[in-house]
Amino acid sequence: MRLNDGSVARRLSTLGKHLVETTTTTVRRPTAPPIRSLPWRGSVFGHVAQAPEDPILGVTVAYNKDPSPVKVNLGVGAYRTEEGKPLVLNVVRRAEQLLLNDPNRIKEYLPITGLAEFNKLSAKLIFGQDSPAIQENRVTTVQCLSGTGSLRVGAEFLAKHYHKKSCFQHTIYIPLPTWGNHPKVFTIAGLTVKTYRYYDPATRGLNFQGLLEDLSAAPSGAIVLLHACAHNPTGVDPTLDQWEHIRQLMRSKGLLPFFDSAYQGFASGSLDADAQPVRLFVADGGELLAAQSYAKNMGLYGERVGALSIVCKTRDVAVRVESQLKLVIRPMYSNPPIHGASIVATILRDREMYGGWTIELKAMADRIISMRTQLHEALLARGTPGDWSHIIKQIGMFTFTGLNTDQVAFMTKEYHIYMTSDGRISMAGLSSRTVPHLADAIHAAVTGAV
Ligand code: KET
Repeated sequence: MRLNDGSVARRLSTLGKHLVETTTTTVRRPTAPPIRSLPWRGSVFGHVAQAPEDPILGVTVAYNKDPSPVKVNLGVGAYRTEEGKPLVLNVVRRAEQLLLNDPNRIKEYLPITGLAEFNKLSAKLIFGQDSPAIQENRVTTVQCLSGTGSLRVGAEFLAKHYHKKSCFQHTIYIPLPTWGNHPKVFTIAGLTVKTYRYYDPATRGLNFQGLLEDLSAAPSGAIVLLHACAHNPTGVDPTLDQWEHIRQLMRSKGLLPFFDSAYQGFASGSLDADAQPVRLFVADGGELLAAQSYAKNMGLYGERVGALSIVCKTRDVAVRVESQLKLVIRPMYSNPPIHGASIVATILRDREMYGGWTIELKAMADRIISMRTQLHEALLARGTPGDWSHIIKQIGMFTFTGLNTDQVAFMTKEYHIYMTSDGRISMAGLSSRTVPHLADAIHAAVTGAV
C-alpha cells in the first residue's frame, strides 16, 4: 500500500494521541507538535538545485525523448553502422565467446592495479612493441575506468605527488577548446586549469603560433594536456613536424606532458601512426603520463576499459609511483572490473585476433572518412554558402562545423538533428541515408531560415 504524506501524517498523529491518552503516568506530557512543523519533515536535500544535463551526454537524453522518426543523434562520439546501429566488433564477440567457454575463468577481485597482462599489452600498444621505456622497466601502467577514469587517477596522482617547487606545478594547461569533461576532471582533482590557444576559427585549423606562444609563456614545470590524435572537438591535429616543435619547446621548459589517447586508430586507421606523437615524447627519455581508452577503438564504451601509464626516468621511480597510484585507486573504487580488460587482453595477445581488430578498426575509420566526403559533396551540391573544406580536412570522429548555437538549436528543432551546441558533429553517427537530411538542415541553418 502506498501512503501519501497527508495519510502518513494522519496515522502518526492518531498514534501519537493514542499513546498520550493511554499513558498512566500522572505527569502531563506536552502535546506533540504537529508533525508538519517538525524540522525533519522537510528534506535535508531540499536546497539542492537542479543541475543542468551534461553538454555531451545530455544530447542523448534529449534525443531519446524525441518521438520523430527522422531524428539523428550526432552528439556523443559513438560509432554507428551504415544502418545507424551501435557496433560490437566481431573480434570482441569472438573474445567474449572464448572467455565464456573457458571453465577456468573466475570472478575474483583483480589487484588494485588491474589485470597485469592487460596493462603490459596496453603499454605496448601506445608506446610501441620495442619501446625503450618499457624495456627499461620505467613505465608503470594501471588499468582504470576507461579514458575518463585514467585521466582522473592521473590527475589525483599529480595533485598529490607532482613535485612542488612552485605553485604553478599544480597547473594544467588544456587546449582551447577541448573535450568538455577535461576541465571538470582536473579541477575536481585539485589542479588549477588554464588554457593554451589551439584552434583558429578563421582558418578552422591549428593556431600553431598561438599554441607555441602560450606554451612558451607557461611557467616551467606546468602540466600540459595533449590530445594524442583526433583532437576533440576540432578534428585538427598538429603535423608530425609541429609535434616535434612542441616536444622541443615543452622539454626545454620542463613542461610535463599528459597525453589523452581516446582515439588511437580512429584518426588515420593505423594504431601505430596515431601513436607517433606520444612515441616522439617517449623517445627522448623524458617523463610523461598517458591515458588510454578502449571505448572507441574497440567499441567497448560501456565496459569502461582504459589504462593510465606513467613513464618515469628510472625503474626505481616507476616502482614507487605505482605504489602511490594504488593508494589513489584503493579508496576511489578499490580495483577495476575484470570483463572488459579480459576482452582486450584476449585480443591483444593473439596475433590473429589482433590482425582482425586492425581490419575492423580501419573499416570504422574509413566509413567515417567516407561520411566526410559525402557530407562535403552534399553541401557543394546544394550550393550551401561558405567554405566546407574543413569537413574533409579534419580528422577522427568529429567535424567542428563552425555552426553557432542558434543554428544548432534550429537544426534540432526543425530537423531533429542532435549535436553539441558548439557545432560539433559526430561523423561516426552519420550514414549515407542520413547525410542528405543533415545537409538540408545545415543548408537551411546557414541560408538564414533561422
Ligand atoms: N578523452 C577524450 C578526448 C574524449 O573525447 C573522451 C570521450 C574521453 C577522453 C573519455 O572516454 P571514455 O569513455 O571515458 O573512455 N568523449 C566522448 C564521450 C564522452 O563525452 O564521454 C565524446 O566527446 O562524445
